[in-house]
Amino acid sequence: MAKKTFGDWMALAEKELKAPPESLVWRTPEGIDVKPLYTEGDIENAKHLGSLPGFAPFTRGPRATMYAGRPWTIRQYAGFSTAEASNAFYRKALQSGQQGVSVAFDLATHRGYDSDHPRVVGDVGKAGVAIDSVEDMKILFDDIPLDKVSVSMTMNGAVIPILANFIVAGEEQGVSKAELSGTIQNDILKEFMVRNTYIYPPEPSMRIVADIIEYTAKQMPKFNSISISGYHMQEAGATLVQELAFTLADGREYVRAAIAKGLNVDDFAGRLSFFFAIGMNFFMEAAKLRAARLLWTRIMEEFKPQKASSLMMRTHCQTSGVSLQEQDPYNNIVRTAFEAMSAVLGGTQSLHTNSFDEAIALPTDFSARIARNTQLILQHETGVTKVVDPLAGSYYVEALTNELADKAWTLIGEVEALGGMTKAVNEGLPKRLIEEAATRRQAAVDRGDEVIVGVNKYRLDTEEDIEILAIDNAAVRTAQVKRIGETKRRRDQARVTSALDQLGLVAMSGQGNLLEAAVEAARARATVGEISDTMRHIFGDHAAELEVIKDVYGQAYRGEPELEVLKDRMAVAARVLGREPRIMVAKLGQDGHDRGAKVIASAFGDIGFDVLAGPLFQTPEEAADLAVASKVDVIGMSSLAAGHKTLAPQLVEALKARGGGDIIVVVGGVIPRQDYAYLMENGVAAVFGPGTNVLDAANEVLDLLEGKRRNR
Ligand code: MLC
Ligand code: 5AD
Repeated sequence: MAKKTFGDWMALAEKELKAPPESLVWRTPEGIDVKPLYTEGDIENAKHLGSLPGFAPFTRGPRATMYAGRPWTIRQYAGFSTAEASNAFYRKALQSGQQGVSVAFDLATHRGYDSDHPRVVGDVGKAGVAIDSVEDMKILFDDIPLDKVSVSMTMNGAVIPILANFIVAGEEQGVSKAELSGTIQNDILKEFMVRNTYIYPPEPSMRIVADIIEYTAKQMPKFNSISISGYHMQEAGATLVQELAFTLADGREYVRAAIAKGLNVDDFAGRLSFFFAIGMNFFMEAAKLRAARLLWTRIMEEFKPQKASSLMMRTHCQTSGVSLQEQDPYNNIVRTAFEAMSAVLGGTQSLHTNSFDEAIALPTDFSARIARNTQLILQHETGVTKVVDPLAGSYYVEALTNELADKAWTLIGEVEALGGMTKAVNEGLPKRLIEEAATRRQAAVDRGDEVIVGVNKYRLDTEEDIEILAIDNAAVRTAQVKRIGETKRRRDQARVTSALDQLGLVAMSGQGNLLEAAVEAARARATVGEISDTMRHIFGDHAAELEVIKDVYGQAYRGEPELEVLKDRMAVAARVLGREPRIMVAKLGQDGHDRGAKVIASAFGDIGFDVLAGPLFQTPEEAADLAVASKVDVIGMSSLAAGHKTLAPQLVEALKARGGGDIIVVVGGVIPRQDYAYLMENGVAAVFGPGTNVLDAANEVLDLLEGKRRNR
């Protein structure tokens, strides 16, 4: 029989479909047209084919034997409450199969505030562990041998005091800094773009990054100086091409900063590491990791390193948080398992799998166990570790690898044309593109174009509450304040003052290394807040520019009855009020997760609300001042870091105290159902949990406004 051609397949497919096969093409958010069939023809022009694992450009993996030689590290990110509680959690996890530690700090620590600071009352111990000084850090790693277990610390803002405290905790455990293995995130550029736990403006922040690369290159040979992160970009709504391009462009910027500091590229490049999110687009995510390694080699070749390891990308991955849902939450176990498999097929070095209660609260012992076991099952039961890069040669995956690399390279070129990533970030380009992508995605989900099982399709009639981890932040704060007091009483104050003065001098003069100076201050028991403040006085605080994108959400619904009906209601409300209903979208406390707030601000604007986007990091009182002065009708408080039970009632009280008692307060974000009644009893008019359709939310806000009018 004659060999069948692609043309034969087209004809057969058309007969089967009763439509042209082109109608099956799926255009992804990346603008990639995924076809129903891939053949040899699709990879004819792919230049990356034919390489071997362990050799540049590392498309097939950074190690020759990959998981056959040593499986990826099971590294679950965790931290909550006090150092004692988190330490107990880590020790148990390590006994149960976890292989590396990964510390989640609370937002007060991230932003360089001690637990006794008035701005952080709602944040202490909530989204991570509270660390104020070496005393806490020593407890955190009690009985965890730092010469054996590698430790990742997700810290970017207060990176100098935290890394200094870690070094001193090691010293006092009898482990020299040269023996410490692990990773510090230290990736400030993406903080300005999406994660928002920055402290200082971009320029001094870039110096901090470079000082850490310098210090670790010289004194901590086993420590990864940075984890250049695209994870948070995808979480904020970026497409995979944006995630790839901006992360690699960030990496290039850090290399330039280190070289500008006088370092030789081979002295630090081998200890740069990366971090990506792995979402639900199974093959494309695996292809993304392959493309990332390919492009990183291409970027690093520009710096003419001598060592092969300087061209090599090693990465951590975390399954996607935003892909997980509040509704029917056990579905999340399945989602996470697929994402984990994709990360592994893409060749990650280290992996975190999310817990199924992601969209509700921090993991419990139970949900954390299932998340960890997902990886243990992959490693021990599926056979995936036995073969290196099993997807190689797949027409589809190789074509995707090629296309993602091409598209990302084009976007990297655009960043270069702006003068590199620091300039692009200052100019706001990446943030804007990511926010547009996020809003487009929200519209696709709200319209049902993108199906999420249990949310916009196959939704359950009734949801059962699940057990959640609740943290008493008042108790954590009391314990922390007590320990800060004891530490300050016991320390040699003259030594602290002199160490902080020296740090200030290094900061001011631009000479010397900030981390070196901070290590001395940490030894003397200066606190995280004191070390941060010393630099704050000299570097200043960064204040973000607020920008709300327009006409992306509205565009997706243009001319559709759902939006038109809502706009008619809006017009009536505006006639009655004599102006458009005014809503302030507020972020309180140190919670910088603003994707939801930005999407709401943007979509509500398109619907016809007069939207005021409040600045990040407000106290309830500051938000109330702004709301009353701006005469808003509604405040939509967005909370993703578990501070809602403290902050929402404080906001309601602050409004009353300022004569704004009739302003309607609604709360949206990651709010466990168990907390709804408490919030409503404390003056909140409505709660919008994850998975809320934006048009439904807008209708409900209008109901509330009309109800208020009727009650007058
Ligand atoms: C590995 N090794 C091998 C091998 N594979 N040796 C022989 N044969 C093989 N097949 C060696 C390596 O060379 C290395 O030694 C050692 O084994 C460990 O392997 P690794 O691959 O380097 O793994 P690991 O130590 O786990 O490091 C992975 C990493 C690192 C480089 C990606 O940076 C890391 O752990 N990152 C984690 C970041 C993280 O957890 N972030 C959480 C963010 S959460 P040697 O001697 O070469 O080192 C977050 C959320 C939020 O950000 O917003 O709050
Ligand atoms: N414990 C466990 N996981 C956490 N994450 C954030 N903070 C913690 C914590 N304290 C995870 C969640 C979140 C992502 C940014 O990191 O999955 O979505």
